This record gives sequence, structure tokens and C-alpha cells, in this order.
Amino acid sequence: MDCRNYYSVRMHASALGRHISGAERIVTPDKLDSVARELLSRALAKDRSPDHIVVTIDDLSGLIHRSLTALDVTTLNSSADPAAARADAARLLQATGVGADAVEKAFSLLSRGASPSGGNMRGAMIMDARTGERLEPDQERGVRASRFDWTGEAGEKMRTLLNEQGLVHERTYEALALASKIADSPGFISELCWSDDPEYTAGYVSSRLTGYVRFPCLKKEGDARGGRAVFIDRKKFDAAQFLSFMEEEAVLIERTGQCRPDTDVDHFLQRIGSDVRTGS
Ligand code: WAQ
Ligand code: MG
Repeated sequence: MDCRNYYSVRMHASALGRHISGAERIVTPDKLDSVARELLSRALAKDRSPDHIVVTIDDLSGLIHRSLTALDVTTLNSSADPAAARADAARLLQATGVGADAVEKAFSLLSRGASPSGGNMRGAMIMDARTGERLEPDQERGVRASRFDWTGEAGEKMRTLLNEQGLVHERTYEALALASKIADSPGFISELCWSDDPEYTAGYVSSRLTGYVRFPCLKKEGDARGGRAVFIDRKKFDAAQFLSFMEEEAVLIERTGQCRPDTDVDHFLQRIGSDVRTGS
């Protein structure tokens, strides 16, 4: 594992106390200056001008505990219809071991805004994969994954692999890193995500079994509801340990996985050799 010094660079921009944008990187000292500038330009690029921007830099010496391999990426090009794509995503989640009720509950909560006040959460829901019971201590905010990034080399390679599949959006690159960190969390079974950006309809299901399975259209265009549900095995779950992994433990992604398309969920499940066939 790479033992160079690393710094965490975080940017948060807000206006009238409301969050506008945020981003975070882990970099070697030689990149510190350019990455800090890059995140600052990103804060200023948004159409709603921020009145408050914070760029925080922390030395992570001795704090990089894990190096990871990114999840394999599969793009399913079958369903342009969100309802059909959601049914496919639900089947995948069940194949990873999530109960039907828990899957149903996650879709329903994410569709209407999973925070108790009805809006999107800033972080993820944590759900008992068997019962769907919510386990995150703060249901308004959820749990936010932080302190993860690609190494320079792995990041470049991953961009190339994604670009070869026509996946050129920065969000895919970032969501894959986030999902790869979450997939290493204690008790993790699988995750469901789609964006809260009204123009961005893509989402994914991820797990160790399936890798990162991307759906181009998990919601209708114009829909501003989105979020993340992380399903866990409650027997292996400890809230304090889980939160500390997600929010504090620094993780670098040093190796890429495979990246390829597939025609549909049936074919995909057959390919990965899952013996779980839900809904049939
Ligand atoms: N940790 C946990 N949850 C988060 C985090 C985080 N760091 N950041 C965002 N969320 C939650 C929060 O509830 C957001 O409302 C929701 O996820 C969506 O966030 O092309 O763009 O940044 O393959 O809008 C997925 C598909 C896109 C990418 C995900 O998420 C692709 C995306 P967004
Ligand atoms: Mg968003």
C-alpha cells in the first residue's frame, strides 16, 4: 500500500445558511494547490451564487487505513422506463439478500423524500436488510460517506474505462468511488441510489455480489427526489463503528475493476451465477 503523505481537501458552499455544493478529495502534497483551486472554482461555478465557501485541508498522515479495489461496473441498457428499471433494480436488491418489504420501503421513502420532514436527506438511510427498519441515528440528515478518493493513477484508468462505455459524467466517476467505499462498510449488504438532481435520472444498485449496476433511468426527468439506502446485516451492525467508518476513516481506491454493458437483468444474474431468482 502507498505510504506517501495525503491530505484531505474539502469544499462546502452555502447561501443564507443553505447547502449549495460540496466536494471532497484526497491528494498527495504536490496536488494540494491545484485541487484546492479546482474545488474553489467548482463552488463558484454554480448558478446560485454562494455567500459562504469553506475549503478545509487536513493532513491525513497515518490515517489512511484502507486501500480498495473499485466495484465492477455494469451498465444495463434495457429499461428507459423508470417503472421497469425500478422493478429490475428491486430484483437485483433481492438477489443480494434484501427482503421484499425492505426493498419496497426503500423505494417508497426515496420517491417521496426520505427525511421525516418530507425532503431529500443530505446523507444515506441505513436499513435493516431483513425488516427495512431504519437504523441511522439522525433520520433528517442520514449518514454521509466522506474521506474517499481515487489515487491519481487509478482515477485516470477508471475515467478511461468509463469513457469507453460512454460514461463521461463526473457524477458516475464520483458515485462509483462513494459506492466502493460504502461496499466496504461493516455489515454492508447492498445499496440503492438515484440522484436528487431533477435533470439526472441515473441511479445504481451496488453490492459485492453484483458490483455497481447502473441504470440510466431510475426516475422521470424533472423529479427532484433522490437519495441513498444502504442495506445492512443487523447482526453485524454497530452504529458507532459504522458511522466512524463512513465519516472518518480515509479510504483510497487504488485499483479499478471491470467495466462492461449487459442487455438485461436476467442475463446479468445468470452471468454472475446468482442462484436467487426473485419474481419468477
Ligand atoms: N454520503 C451519503 N449519502 C449521500 C452523499 C454522501 N457523501 N452525498 C449524497 N448523498 C445522498 C443524498 O441523500 C442525496 O440526496 C442523494 O444521495 C443523491 O446525491 O451516473 O448524483 O449527489 O452512474 O445527487 C448516481 C448515478 C448519481 C451515477 C448519484 O447523487 C451514475 C448522485 P447526488
Ligand atoms: Mg445532488
